[in-house]
Amino acid sequence: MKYSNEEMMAMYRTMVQGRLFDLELDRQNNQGKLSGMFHFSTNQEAIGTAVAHALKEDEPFMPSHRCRPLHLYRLDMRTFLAEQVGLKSGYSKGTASDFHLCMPEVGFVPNPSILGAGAPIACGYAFALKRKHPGKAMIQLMGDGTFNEGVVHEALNWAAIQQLPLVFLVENNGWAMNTDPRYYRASDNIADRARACGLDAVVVDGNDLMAMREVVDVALERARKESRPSLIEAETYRVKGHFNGDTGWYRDPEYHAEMMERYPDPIPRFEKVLIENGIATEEELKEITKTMKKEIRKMANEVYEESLDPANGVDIEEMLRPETMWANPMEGLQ
Ligand SMILES: Cc1ncc(C[n+]2csc(CCOP(=O)(O)OP(=O)(O)O)c2C)c(N)n1
Repeated sequence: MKYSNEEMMAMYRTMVQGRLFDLELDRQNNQGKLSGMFHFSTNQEAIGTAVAHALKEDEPFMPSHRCRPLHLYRLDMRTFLAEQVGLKSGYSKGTASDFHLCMPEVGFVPNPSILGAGAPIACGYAFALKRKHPGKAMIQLMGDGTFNEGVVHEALNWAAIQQLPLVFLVENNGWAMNTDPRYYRASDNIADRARACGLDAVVVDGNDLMAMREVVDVALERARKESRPSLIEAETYRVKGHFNGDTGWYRDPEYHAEMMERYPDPIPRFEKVLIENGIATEEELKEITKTMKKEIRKMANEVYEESLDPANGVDIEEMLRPETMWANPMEGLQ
């Protein structure tokens, strides 16, 4: 195995943590407890996990709204959950949820709510990295719908012209909210469109953690050593609705079943690798999951208790004051 047993187990924990966090949030939300707008990463956890472990601690990234393992790998889980459910104790005092996080001090480069608009910002960060911190790389995650925004293609072109140390990672999960890609893109191949802009591009099974980790490692090394941009198209499938309030009613059940089969759950797939290579036993993996589930439930119950007092909620007046600026987006570059 290319990675140490410790590294393999650490990746397993990161992936399982992402899944269990979303499951608990979904459970409590369905019970009318924790509320807010959540974008679940279910079935896409291998992507965020690969990025979390391939990046160096001091390398920045621009997250998408659907990379839970990466969120939790870099952040404190309780503070992140408080953010998700709109509590003052959250990272952005409850105003950002999982879409608008901005924490350059821990490497989170802000991703604006206008889809696609993040790509030129990522280019700007990568440009600054190249000048101020040669040898460091960064990565931007986005969905396939986002990739179709015109500005992303300007950014790809710019990244190639400037030879930026930047990796664009597209989580191609088959949907953009409730829109089937057949309605909005003429070409099915995202990687080819990046190649046309002069980038190295690769297509990978996004539900295979080992394959994912390898391509992310290669792309980051290319960015670090040669300052060359590239794009990874991670093929996967969004098994849940776009957000917690979306049942996915618009999907044909037969197509849904077919896609679930084509993109099998990345967690049991990785468990098989761990067991077959003698890295862990089935019992050990079950124990890890059981313990983590308990910890996450305890933490979520505490956050729910906190949410019962309206005084702990977002301070709308403070939020609307023009001088309110809780994070300096440039801090990460100093
Ligand atoms: C320019 C723009 N158009 C529409 C939206 C509303 N919107 C938010 S998320 C989303 C779907 C994004 O799809 P995709 O990029 O494929 O990511 P996924 O949610 O599938 O992970 C849309 C349409 C937006 N935020 N910005």
